[in-house]
Amino acid sequence: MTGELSPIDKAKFVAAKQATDYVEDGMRVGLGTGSTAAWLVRCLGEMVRDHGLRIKGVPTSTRTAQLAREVGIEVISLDEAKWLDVTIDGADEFDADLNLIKGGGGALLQEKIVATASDQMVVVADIGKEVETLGSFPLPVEVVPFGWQTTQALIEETLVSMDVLGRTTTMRMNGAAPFVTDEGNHILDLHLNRIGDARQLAMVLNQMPGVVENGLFIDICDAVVVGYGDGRVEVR
Ligand code: ABF
Repeated sequence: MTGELSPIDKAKFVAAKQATDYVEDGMRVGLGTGSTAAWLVRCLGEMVRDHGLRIKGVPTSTRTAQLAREVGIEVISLDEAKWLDVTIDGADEFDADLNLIKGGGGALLQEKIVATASDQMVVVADIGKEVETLGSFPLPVEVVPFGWQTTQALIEETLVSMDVLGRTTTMRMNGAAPFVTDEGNHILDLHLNRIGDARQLAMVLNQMPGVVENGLFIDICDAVVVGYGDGRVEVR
């Protein structure tokens, strides 16, 4: 499955492999989105096929659902699962408090819903995702298509009033057209450089009309399994 991996892919793989320790027979498992989470799905698929692991997977995106089915994992909906034993997902940034920025892959809404419907939420990440302060990765904010430019202007005004360092927001594109999420919404990326008070910003953003969800995961993550290019793994 792994062949000769580049250091970054090796870091992602070893983190994902280690994170399978959180999965036990009979569990309902939230399956994350992104390239690191994809390694986890492949590792779990191998355990299902070769070791008879019995799990039910709840995907956080259509592409994760497709990959899970391809590797032989039984896929069910969150409503069928009702509650999950563990969710394992990637991240774009994590800090010392295990707060996250997620959504670089555009799946942040389902990811946050699934993560908060779980007894445990575990992130798998290469060491490059570790930051002292969240914010150098553009913060994804999911907005409804109706009046999205008005929502964008309102967000920018709010960022000025909150004295956030960076104030540029961009509509995420998919080629020449705006990116569309699994729920038919768009993503605004907030280029903030540094987020002083992530908890407050997350709250303010989600109170704004037109905003569906934001990529700040505050007090949701229970552990981060960190992979290094030389094959080392650490758990934060
Ligand atoms: C997903 O994983 C997203 O929330 C996040 O943006 C992405 C990270 O992708 P990768 O693992 O490919 O770096 O959960």
